[in-house]
Amino acid sequence: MKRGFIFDLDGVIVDTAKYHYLAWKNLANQLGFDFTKEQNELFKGVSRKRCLEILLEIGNREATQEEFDTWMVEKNVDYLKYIENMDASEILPDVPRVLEFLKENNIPIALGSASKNAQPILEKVGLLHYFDAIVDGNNVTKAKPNPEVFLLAAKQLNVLPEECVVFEDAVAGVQAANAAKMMSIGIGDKNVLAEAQLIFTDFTEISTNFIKDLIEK
Ligand code: B16
Ligand code: MG
Repeated sequence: MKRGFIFDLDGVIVDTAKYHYLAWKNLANQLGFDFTKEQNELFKGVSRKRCLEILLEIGNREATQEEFDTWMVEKNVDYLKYIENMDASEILPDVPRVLEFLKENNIPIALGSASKNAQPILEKVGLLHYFDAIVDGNNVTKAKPNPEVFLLAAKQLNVLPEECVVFEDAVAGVQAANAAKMMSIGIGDKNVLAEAQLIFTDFTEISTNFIKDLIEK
């Protein structure tokens, strides 16, 4: 019987990866090198700080602490411009159906995201009211695959980790859910997310009966 449901944000609820990509690419170009969509895959579920470290490795660039901090801010300012006009049309297919079903059944729902921009994004797309707890990049010290983000979410929902289900699109996120001893459900590519207990391409493949069974059995 599952009593708590935890959703990752980027790649599960909305596709903000495309905006992160544009902002990182702009920074890379400004620093004199290119950044491809394939390389952007490495950034999914990864903290902003770690993303910049990887970006600098890709471009073979050194940075002083001051430059590093400035580029982190610049990237985020740029990213915020891209997400400024997000609305409900950017919610990934059938996410509202699943959230609504959980709400109707009084099942607590949490967000477990690495993003420091998670709350304003949920607000913009009109989903914030579904969430009983929000744990994001502002609340955690250890990034996925460390289970901290999901363990904190379970605690805030007042549910045991074993009673939680996690929806994740990133390998590091699936590993974090597994390390937290939660049921990991991968959203995306079966080959990439092979470590997840169950994998679906997207929420259109997740029936209401399937969620009902998770809650009742
Ligand atoms: P921010 P998630 C993650 O979100 C993204 O997948 C990752 O690409 C991004 O670097 C990270 O959030 C931090 O985001 O710069 O907004 O704090 O998938 O954990 O919801
Ligand atoms: Mg994600």
